[in-house]
Amino acid sequence: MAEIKACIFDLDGVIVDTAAHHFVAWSHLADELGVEFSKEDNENLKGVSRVDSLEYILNKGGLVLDAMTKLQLMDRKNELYLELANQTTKDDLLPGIEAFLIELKNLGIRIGLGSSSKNAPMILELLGITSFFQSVVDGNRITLSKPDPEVFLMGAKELAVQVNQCLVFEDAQSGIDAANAGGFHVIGVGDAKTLNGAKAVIPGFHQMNWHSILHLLRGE
Ligand code: B16
Ligand code: MG
Repeated sequence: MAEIKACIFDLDGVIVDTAAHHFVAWSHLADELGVEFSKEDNENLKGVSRVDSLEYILNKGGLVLDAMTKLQLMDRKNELYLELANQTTKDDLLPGIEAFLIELKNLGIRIGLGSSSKNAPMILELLGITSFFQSVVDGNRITLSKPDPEVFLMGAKELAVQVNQCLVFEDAQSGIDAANAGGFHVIGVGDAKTLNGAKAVIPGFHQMNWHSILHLLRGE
């Protein structure tokens, strides 16, 4: 295995848990549209871009809307989301993630963000961790949503590493598929029963360090 020189982190579900905010906002909108929206639907939307998430809901309800109405609905969803996400603070960092970022920085391992969210830079600021990242690729910069590998390929390029020298951390199946499609090493974050195709799945970064991650990656 090539030496790992960089790590790329997904944001929602890996660094901070904003899935609950996305759920509240999409539920509200789906309700207005008369479409049923369950927790399971929300799971399916993890890592999925805003526009593709709206299409999923419209599809579910058998609704066809014009482009202008869709834009208005996405703006509204984002307003609802931001009302909650704007309250994010350092306390919302998931357990162990900051210590892990500090360890990587001290080891000289490059750090990137690979998120589908257009709000990612603002959330990093609110969490107070922007300075850890040498590359931030977010939903504003990509044209193809996960499971396309574009978001991670752009990150690897900016971090000046080959894909096989780069480890991706992802909580969404679409993100794991994206990392695999790009030829990256990938570790899932969440439930091993529901995430497929990762080298290993960890519940989070609590009690994890670089040494234990490398062991998992090598299948030891
Ligand atoms: P926004 P990630 C993703 O972020 C979320 O998981 C997904 O639920 C959301 O729809 C998407 O960002 C777009 O977010 O509306 O803020 O642009 O997991 O890729 O960091
Ligand atoms: Mg995610």
